[in-house]
Amino acid sequence: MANVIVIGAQWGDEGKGKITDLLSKSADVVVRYQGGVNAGHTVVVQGQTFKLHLIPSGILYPDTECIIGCGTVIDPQVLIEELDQLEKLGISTRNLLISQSAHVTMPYHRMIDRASEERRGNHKIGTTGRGIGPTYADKSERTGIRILDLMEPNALRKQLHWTINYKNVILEKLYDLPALDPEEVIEHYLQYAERLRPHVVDSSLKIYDAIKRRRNILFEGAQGTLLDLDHGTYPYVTSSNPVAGGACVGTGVGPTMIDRVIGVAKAYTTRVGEGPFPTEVDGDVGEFLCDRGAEFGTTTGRKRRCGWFDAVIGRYAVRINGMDCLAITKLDVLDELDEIKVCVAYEIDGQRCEDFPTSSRIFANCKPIYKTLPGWKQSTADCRQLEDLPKQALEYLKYLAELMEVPIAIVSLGASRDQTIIVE
Ligand code: 2SA
Ligand code: MG
Repeated sequence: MANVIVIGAQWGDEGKGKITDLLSKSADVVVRYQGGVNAGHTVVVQGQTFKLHLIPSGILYPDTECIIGCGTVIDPQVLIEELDQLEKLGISTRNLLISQSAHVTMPYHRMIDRASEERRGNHKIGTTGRGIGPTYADKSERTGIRILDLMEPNALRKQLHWTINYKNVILEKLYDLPALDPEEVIEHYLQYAERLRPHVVDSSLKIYDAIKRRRNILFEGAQGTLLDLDHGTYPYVTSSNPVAGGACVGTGVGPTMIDRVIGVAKAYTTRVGEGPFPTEVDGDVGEFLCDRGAEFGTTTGRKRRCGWFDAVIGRYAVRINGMDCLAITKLDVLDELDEIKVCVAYEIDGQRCEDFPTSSRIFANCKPIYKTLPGWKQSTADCRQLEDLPKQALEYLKYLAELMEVPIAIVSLGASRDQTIIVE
């Protein structure tokens, strides 16, 4: 397996969780490199379902080391809740390591995220309200608190007194919100610090050691390519870099150490939050995809917008990530449809365009040019190899691979591990 990056090729929620779970079996180390508690995947352990936002699901394997890298932002309260949940079920969290350089989400980040969304009115981003943008903004502004700051109580006290007094001016004057009591926040964060201390490491060094020992490393992206701060549908993006390049920056690993990039895409498209979405479909088909695909956010429970597969953004994701191969998920959701559309290009001001436009104003006015393919009208849930698939389903997959110019390596046909086709 070597060193592999798994990324989302659309707007997140592509089913990366299931694909990383499959690959985690052969991984010695699983690393998160960006995002925070805005991400979410559901895992089933001992018949119990629960949600993980920060801890890679690799933690369920007893010998897999899980690392939360320096490019992530950590809400310690949520992380501790996840640790408690796992430990209650008797799952060891000894193998969870946290980068000392990761930034910490503070109460004022959550408050500012929600208040600024409200202020934006019609211009809102549709964030998860988890304080992600403000935490990354402070990182860039160089007023952030890092995990290593939490590890030094005396220095932390001073730093937080200064920072909270500074943030209180913004909370009160700009947003009409109540000021925070520095002492109260400091007490909470000092407690969090002690709970997290045994897990805190220099994670770049740990990963480098693992690479030298020829361990298999899986870099797990959260969200997706079109939500990337630099390469996504700005400003309707998250504040980190979900693309494959983000894995190097967000972990402190050089690009020559990466062997493979696997993209994950749904057999159709979804998006949560605001922003243009050319292949979005309303009405019966949209509702059908949402119901059949159970398209609701893991973190916020928001209903996801649904639409047809968009090969223009697919090709873009292949390029931006240097994708080697693709995993197509949720093909079974299309089982009952009479016909299936695929967006092959856009029409922009009467012109046909095959490439993703960088300007979000132009993107908002793109009209999809569709090719319509026949549906297969039978269940694919029990197919275990390509030959088991109905002819039309196979044609559909071949067509996607041809449009995106990338081979399909994995096809997923349901939530369970065995509902998967591994293409030889
Ligand atoms: P934020 O909170 O600042 O990162 O929001 C900015 C945009 O990024 C989108 N975003 C997401 N889109 C899909 N899935 C995400 N994770 C959760 C999930 C979402 C949920 O797994 O379902 O539960 O609602 C995720 N996280 C961020 C967000 O919608 C904004 O468009
Ligand atoms: Mg998700």
